[in-house]
Amino acid sequence: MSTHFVYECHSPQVTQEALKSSIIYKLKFVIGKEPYIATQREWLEAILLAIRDRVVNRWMTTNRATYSQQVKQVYYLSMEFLLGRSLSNALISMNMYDDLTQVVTELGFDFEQLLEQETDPGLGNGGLGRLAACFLDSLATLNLPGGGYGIRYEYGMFKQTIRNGQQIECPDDWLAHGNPWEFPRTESRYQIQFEGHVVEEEGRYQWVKTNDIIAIAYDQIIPGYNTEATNTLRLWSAKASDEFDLQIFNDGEYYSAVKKKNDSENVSRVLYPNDSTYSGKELRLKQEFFLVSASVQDILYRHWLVYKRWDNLADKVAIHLNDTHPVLAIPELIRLLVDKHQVSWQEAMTLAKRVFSYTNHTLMSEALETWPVEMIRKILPRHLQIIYQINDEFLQHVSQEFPHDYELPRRVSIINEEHGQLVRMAWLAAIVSHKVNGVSKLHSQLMTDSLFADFAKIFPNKFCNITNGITPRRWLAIANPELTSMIESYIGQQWLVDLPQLCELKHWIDYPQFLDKLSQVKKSNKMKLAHFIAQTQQIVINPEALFDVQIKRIHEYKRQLLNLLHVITRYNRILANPEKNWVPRVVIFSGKAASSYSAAKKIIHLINDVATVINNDQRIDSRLKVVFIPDYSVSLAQKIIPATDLSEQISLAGTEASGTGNMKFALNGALTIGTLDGANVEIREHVGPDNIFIFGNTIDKVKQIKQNYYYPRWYYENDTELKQVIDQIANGYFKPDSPNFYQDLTHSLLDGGDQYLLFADYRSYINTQEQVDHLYQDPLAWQAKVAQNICNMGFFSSDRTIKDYASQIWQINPIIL
Ligand code: 26W
Repeated sequence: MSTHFVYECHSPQVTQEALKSSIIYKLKFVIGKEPYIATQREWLEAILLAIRDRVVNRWMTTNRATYSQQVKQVYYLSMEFLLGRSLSNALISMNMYDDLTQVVTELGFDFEQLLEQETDPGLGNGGLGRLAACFLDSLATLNLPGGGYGIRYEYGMFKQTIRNGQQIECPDDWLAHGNPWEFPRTESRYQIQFEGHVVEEEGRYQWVKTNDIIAIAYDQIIPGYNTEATNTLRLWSAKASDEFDLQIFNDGEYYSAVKKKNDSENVSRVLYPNDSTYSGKELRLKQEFFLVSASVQDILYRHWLVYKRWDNLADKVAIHLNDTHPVLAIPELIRLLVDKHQVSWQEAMTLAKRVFSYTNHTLMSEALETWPVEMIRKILPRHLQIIYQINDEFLQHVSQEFPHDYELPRRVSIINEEHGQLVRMAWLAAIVSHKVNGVSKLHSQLMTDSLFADFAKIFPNKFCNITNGITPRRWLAIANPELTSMIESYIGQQWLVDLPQLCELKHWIDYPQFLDKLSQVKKSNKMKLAHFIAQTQQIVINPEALFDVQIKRIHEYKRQLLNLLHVITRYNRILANPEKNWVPRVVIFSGKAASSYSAAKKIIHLINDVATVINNDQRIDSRLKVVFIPDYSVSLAQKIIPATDLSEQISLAGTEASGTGNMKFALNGALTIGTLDGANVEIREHVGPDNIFIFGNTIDKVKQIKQNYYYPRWYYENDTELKQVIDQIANGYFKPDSPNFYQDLTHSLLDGGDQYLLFADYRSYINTQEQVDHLYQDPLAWQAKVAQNICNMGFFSSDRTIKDYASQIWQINPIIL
């Protein structure tokens, strides 16, 4: 990174000499190694610790300021945080990147290579977890008081490798070498109760004879960019409760005691790798309660310490629920206030309604969490009582307010009586939270039209939209240093904390020199990615080719398969017309499939089989290459996105709540090919319809098609190219040694209803891809549209998103530092 991050720094100037000596000090006295025998990893650890010290100073200043100013704070509760690597982020936050580069080079290391050694903690699945990380970055950067609570999974998202075209999952032992960024807080420990039963005495309830687990806090520092403000992400780790063990030890059952201890620590063992499919597993319920019970106890403990009263709780505390996963925080807060702190039920309810807010991230029915009443009764008996009482009061209110809608109480009851007895977590969240938001304009509209239509009628002021955003620090300054330098040479640096300033670049859009520079930056990023792909995948790609990229979780609704239909169509066209002046393309995929999601795994398999056939077909001669890059992660995204020309955002209209990858690509100078879904709609509004490739059926059309009995076979019979592609897949063209292998897949399209309307959007997609080729052949015209995208992405900064949350939902203000 070059010398462009110059700004005022409040901490004492750190000289390179001081930095070097603290690194060597850490190596010797913390790691316990002499410089000449230390491994590269040990050097990295020494560097991390030396840099961490500098962040800690700011952290303490911030904590002091927050407490002395007694301001309201927000706590972001999330089962997932996908932070990405920390070192480069800490460095740009403190303007120390250049200094450290210098020092590390003097010590004889390649800095870029060293940065690649840092572990990337994968404590999340995808969009929801990465959004949480962008939010923490923006909160700190905006000096807003608050932090995150999550789980310190011992194993994060599995590591993906590809063997014979198939996904293989390996455990992600991310703590194997320790985690230098965390501070264990063995004194911050809370008892988490499970099971047992409830006894009532004179109207007071006690939850007794429980099996308990201890939650231990591990703190992670979240530095803000160019500010002293530094927030905390507190992650909980499960430890067996001592008393519980002792009892069995005394019975002389050593081995069963150890086993029990092990079992109870399973609660924070592993991240559930499901994205958008809910599975009613008991361990998952325990994880969710473990997170919220520890967090709410911690919040209440600190509140009491400062204020010694409860009536001002909602003036000092906002708790935000990242989807329904932490919704048990609602009955847990009420339980603690009523059963432990002698607050009345009415007051506890009033406080809870003012404290909680909730974001919905998906409308897909298979993702909506519902727990069997009996499971909750067994694991959380007191919480079930509280949920019933909330429900009773709510249904009473509903019947009074809407006496003529006899069906309404059944529809809005937290307890769904239709499929056994299920607790609907989204209903609980919507009833108690004072605000419920969706994550893009379109999604928020659909949310109140469909999923929450009844609740929108009952609570007309509760629902709102706050469109997602991304942090420009990680997704531009860190991921794309060359583009960052170029932008800075035109408009300075303020845009990194005020992204709408990018529109000042518009003055230069008509200058070929500016556009030429943009294309040089892109070219350089593409060369780096080509190099990486050659080294890791042994596939040689042409950096002059159009890089066409789809990287995200593998899911049928995201339609990686539609992308593949285009790839095969293109392949057939090249073979049929080899003399034509084809625009060379490299189509890149990356993403994981949930381990139990067999259709998604089969799509990965097919991508790899298609890649093998196409990449080895001499007749194609590099005019088309297909690459599947394994083990998608935040740090891999940082490599791929800056090198992308074409961003694939092709979900069926109405299925992708927002998308955030779409924003990262556009900010880094890729053009989008996409449907009118999620935030694509708003990206089009901002960059202008001429600067984005929109195709496919709109939501209204999708509804119409589905109502009028969709018949995918019709498209197959009437489109010869589509027919050829489907026949090739079905007949084993891409799997000669097992020709029937993909027939279940083609069958589900032809005769299984083609749930995500691939066939209905195929022709429009193919035609739009032709327009993409056409534009790419005119480099200046292409770059002009790229420039329009970059200039107009200001709205999609997570700083804007967080300011909206702060003012519309949380009612919090910046601290004064
Ligand atoms: C309970 C199983 C489960 C696990 C995770 C269900 C649902 C999820 C998440 C809601 C999946 C997710 O990450 N959703 C994504 O959230 C992003 C941030 O708002 C959006 O940009 C994506 O469109 C949405 O799919």
